[in-house]
Amino acid sequence: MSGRSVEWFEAARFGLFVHFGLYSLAARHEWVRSREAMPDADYDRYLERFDPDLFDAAALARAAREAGMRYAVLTAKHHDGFCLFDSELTDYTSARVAGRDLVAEFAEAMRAEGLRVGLYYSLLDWHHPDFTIDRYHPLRDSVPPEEAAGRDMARYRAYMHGQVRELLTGYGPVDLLFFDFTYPAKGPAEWGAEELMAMVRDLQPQIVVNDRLGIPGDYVTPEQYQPDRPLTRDGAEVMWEACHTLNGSWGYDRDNHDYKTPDLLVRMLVQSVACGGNLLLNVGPTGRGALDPRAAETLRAIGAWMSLHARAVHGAGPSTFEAPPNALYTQRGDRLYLHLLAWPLKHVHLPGLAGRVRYAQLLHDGSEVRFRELDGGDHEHNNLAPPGRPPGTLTLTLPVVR
Ligand code: FUL
Repeated sequence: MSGRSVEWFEAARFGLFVHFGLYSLAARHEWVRSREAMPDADYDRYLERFDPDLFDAAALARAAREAGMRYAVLTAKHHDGFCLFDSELTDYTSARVAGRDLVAEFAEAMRAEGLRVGLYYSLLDWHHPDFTIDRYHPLRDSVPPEEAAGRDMARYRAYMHGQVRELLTGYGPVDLLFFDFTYPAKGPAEWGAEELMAMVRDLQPQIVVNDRLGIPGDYVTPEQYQPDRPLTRDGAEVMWEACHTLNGSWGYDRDNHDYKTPDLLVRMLVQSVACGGNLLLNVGPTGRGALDPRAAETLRAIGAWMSLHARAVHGAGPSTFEAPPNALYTQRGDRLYLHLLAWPLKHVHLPGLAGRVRYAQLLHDGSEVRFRELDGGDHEHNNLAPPGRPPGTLTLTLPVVR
């Protein structure tokens, strides 16, 4: 393959997804235009009021870094077709309506905080006059058949490829591209996927690309699903990244209060690492572009855990040892991290580790944990009552690197 380097992506393990666009003003899910079959005139009311005065990319980058994230991915264009960048190919952009190239602001701010820059780009486009009308299209019931028949996907493809070119030539090195998405009515041929991928690789040889063009990419993207083992394709292990919402929606959803707790999210992050994947955690800024206070607080809480446990996450991966019930192992070199999902505990039995452990300590405070070997070859660690957020994590120093 080309001069691509994917190591940063595997080592990063944790990233921020940002869904922001006109739908953030509707504040009832990013699919609102499709769900409510809104004609242009209706959806334009958000365009007219789009004023992201509180979109502060520097604050977002800081929040991500402090949460222990190593990269961030912004919706340069979502399915509604509205672009957060300045495009020569359309006026339907934040640059034209609000004088803000949010992709430029985002890329610069992320780099300034040492985060890798990722862009999400929707293959679907409900604004473009040539995008054919399928069952998801907001105009599915309102466009007369003669007009629908005149739509020309070849013209749309040229537009879409042109926009991807703009994104990969106008914003410095883009580390990751998240295309979205392929489905039975629209597949790789509709997107000109092979040609598009070749252009992407040519423009930015180092870039990491997902698989949602419908052809193999560098990694796969299970959505709202938490794998509990390494993922394979055609029998071979693949890089993967699970993307998850904080509540039930990617775009800002004012009335959805069903938030995942920081404890659950930490557990999901640890499970991703334990199974060789990444977690891309989403926030949907408000219509004015600010982080919802609940999202900000969740990031802070995860950051508190990461400030003490990041070394069990960054650069770590699955272990060849099998974790006991209610626990997960992550491993980095000769360090085996035992994450206790239920605690405090008096005793932990670790099957299969007899003779393998040199030293054991709690990760958050470095305090020694005494252990003894049991008949039958198991290990027992005594008196475990780690304070702080679960999972309580132990570092076991092994003599043998796997
Ligand atoms: C999906 C999209 O349809 C959702 O709106 C969201 O962007 C998610 C990450 O991917 O396929």
